[in-house]
Amino acid sequence: MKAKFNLFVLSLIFTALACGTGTATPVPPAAPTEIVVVTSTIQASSEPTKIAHAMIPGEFPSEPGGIVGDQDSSITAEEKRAPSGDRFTFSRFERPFNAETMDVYYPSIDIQGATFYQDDLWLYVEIVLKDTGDEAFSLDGKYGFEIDLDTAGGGDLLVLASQPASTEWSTSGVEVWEDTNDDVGGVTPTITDKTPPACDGFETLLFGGNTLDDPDLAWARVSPTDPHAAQIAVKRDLLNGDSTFLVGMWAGNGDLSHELFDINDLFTHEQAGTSLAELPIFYPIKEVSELDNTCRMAIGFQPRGNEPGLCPLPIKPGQEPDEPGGCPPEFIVCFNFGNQTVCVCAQP
Ligand SMILES: [Ca+2]
Ligand SMILES: [Ca+2]
Ligand SMILES: [Ca+2]
Ligand SMILES: [Ca+2]
Repeated sequence: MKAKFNLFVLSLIFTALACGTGTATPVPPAAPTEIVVVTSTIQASSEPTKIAHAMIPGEFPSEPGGIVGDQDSSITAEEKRAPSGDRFTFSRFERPFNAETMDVYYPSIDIQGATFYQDDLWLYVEIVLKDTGDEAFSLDGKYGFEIDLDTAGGGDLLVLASQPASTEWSTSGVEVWEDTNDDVGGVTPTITDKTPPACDGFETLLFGGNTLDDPDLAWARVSPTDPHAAQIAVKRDLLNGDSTFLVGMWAGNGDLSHELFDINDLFTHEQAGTSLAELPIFYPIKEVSELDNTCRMAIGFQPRGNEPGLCPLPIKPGQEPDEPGGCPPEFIVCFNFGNQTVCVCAQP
């Protein structure tokens, strides 16, 4: 494992360049539809302000548009390590632990799997966290997803929901950020840049706090049927007409921040550490902790397979997991949807 990893490190010899610049993607205002159905209260300066909402999300569509699995760190938490899935130089994180000692495991930010849905008005995401049987469980972290519109690896939009507490849709604590100057990912998107780029991450707040040009843009709730699942919905107006993109899920605490993207460009591997005891040079996690993410799903197009951050292709029906092109058994993750079981390969 160590030798394999070192080969990856040696392959990361890239020319360092300054961050690129790009153009903003304007987000059109949503057309007013329907009647005012709900209000929410935000704290603007010292006076709470009632926000009128014209559109709220409903229930998820029945058919998912994408499913992704992720490693379950609870199985090795007592050993103060993750089982796999933590590949810092490739922007893959599996570290729902505290820094340095790794003696606190956070099931509420350990992604087990996630599902993407969409309809004519909304994009929906459900992120399932770890159920350890603890009745005191709450979604006390941050949950979100990153959208890469041009599928080149650099994230373009980031939706984050902090501590969803109600099974009713709410805009409270939900933010939408854009990388307007196109510097997320640096020179080598999803891969650690050789020289840390001077990037400002997702620097433009499109929604949240007092920025409410469209007060209905993004929502979150606790799943009405599973207290261990965070649900997020954003208007598809956010995509400005784009229908093909990559989407990856995130969960975390303080290190899941709009300004820390890509986090594997802003810290070195030595600073960030790793949750994998098999990599003693970098183990344990240090300055980058309490963080989990998934690989990226292709939405609206057939991926070539080499898109940065892309999930391995799912196992085909009847395909043996260990045949060439199959999935090692330890990476197979299965979900139950009604009476149907869907298995995906969560190999990083
Ligand atoms: Ca992960
Ligand atoms: Ca996980
Ligand atoms: Ca990079
Ligand atoms: Ca930026």
